[in-house]
Amino acid sequence: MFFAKSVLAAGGLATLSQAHMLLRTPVPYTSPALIQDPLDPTGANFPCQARPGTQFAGTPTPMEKGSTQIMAFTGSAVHGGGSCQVSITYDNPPTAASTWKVLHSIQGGCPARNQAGNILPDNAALEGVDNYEYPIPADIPTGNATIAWTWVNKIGNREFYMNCAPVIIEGAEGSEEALAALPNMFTANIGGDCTTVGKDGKNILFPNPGNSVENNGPESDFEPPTGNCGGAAAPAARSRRAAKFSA
Ligand SMILES: [Cu+2]
Repeated sequence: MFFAKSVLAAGGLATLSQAHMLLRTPVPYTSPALIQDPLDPTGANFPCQARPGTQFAGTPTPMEKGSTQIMAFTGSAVHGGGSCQVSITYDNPPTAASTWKVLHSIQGGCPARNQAGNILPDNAALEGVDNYEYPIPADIPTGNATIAWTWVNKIGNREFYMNCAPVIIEGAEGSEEALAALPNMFTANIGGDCTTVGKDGKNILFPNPGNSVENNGPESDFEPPTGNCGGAAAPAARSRRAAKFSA
């Protein structure tokens, strides 16, 4: 009963202007403007909510290789959480053809760990209740890059969110091989063969989450996406870090 209520709240409010989640840390680009909406379902503003020809502008955040960084959000429409990735591209600016490599995957509980639906009352300025840690690998290349937060929501319309932030990766010279060895970023619900249709109420398991993974929630809540989503099938939430899930 509670579940049905959350679905109704998420679906019903989605048509009104709702405080969808925005990336707060690292500091996102100022252009393209942050939009409190999922990406266009056709993929027309992939990546980073940028239309073709959009100029990218913003002050990059320095990040030392080997460091642990924080990801944080603004907004209240967490849609029961879901699954997020932190990815990187060194294309300046990023384009629809850019390759994004995964630094960290959070399966379940992102961008909020213990929310059954949305956080009420709706509040676009709400500082996200949960932060997430992710590593900057010691062996990836240095230089100007873009970090993306992507999100497939657990509850509500079948959507795909993406915000981006300019960064400078600092430290000793790394290798393209180390970068290439990371998984490709997962995408769904933006016009390709991969969707989360039929998975309302489930946390999506990424086909290839990589080696840095946080899992949150009961195993019965996890499901793979639908369609041709790339990568090998993921083993069921075996690497769950129970400490990250405080019930
Ligand atoms: Cu939303």
